Amino acid sequence: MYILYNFPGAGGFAVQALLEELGLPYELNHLDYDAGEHKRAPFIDLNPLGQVPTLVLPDGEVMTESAAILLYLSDLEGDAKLAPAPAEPLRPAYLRWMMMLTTSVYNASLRSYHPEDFTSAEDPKPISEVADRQLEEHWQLIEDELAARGPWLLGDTYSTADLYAMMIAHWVPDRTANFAKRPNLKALCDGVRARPAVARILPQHDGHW
Ligand SMILES: N[C@@H](CCC(=O)N[C@@H](CS)C(=O)NCC(=O)O)C(=O)O
Repeated sequence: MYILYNFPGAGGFAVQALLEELGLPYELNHLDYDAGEHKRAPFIDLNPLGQVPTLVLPDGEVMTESAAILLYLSDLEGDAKLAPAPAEPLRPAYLRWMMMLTTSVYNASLRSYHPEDFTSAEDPKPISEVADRQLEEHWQLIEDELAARGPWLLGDTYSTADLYAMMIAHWVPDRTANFAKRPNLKALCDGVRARPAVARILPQHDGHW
């Protein structure tokens, strides 16, 4: 049994969707963000950074970092064909997207939403302004590549990178504008949302996606 820790609207969504899609047994624990449950025991004993997603594997090992978890589970369950195998021609593009999404885009969303966590200056606004500019650049790059080679990030091949992109695409200051400007990104997100495993868990996520 996998044990997943998350809070509503946070990065465990993609991990839960993948566990669901792979048919792996899991228990979902939604922490109370406002009550600060993620910053104290017992959760902090699992992840001293107090962040989600945090996944306890069936053997008790604790994994953090959304991209690492998604890469691990997708490779572990290779028969589901949600990740190109290491020697397959699409593997470099898959790794490129996963790394860009986690290091640049997810991170820019965090800086946009929580600029105060990234500066000691009294006014954190310049941090979110830069982050918002970077989000625009990255989503436009993704839109352009989808327009040229879509409908998925790997062309005709659906992968875990699409699920990850769908989750993060909603973490922008104005999601309606993001999708209005970027029809190929919107189509990708609609396609992910329509997958039965994703559709099954959406009601638990309170309109966040
Ligand atoms: N690099 C980490 C970032 C995780 C992260 O920052 N998660 C946010 C929610 S989306 C969180 O736990 N924030 C609470 C905090 O940092 O105090 C990952 O990809 O898993």
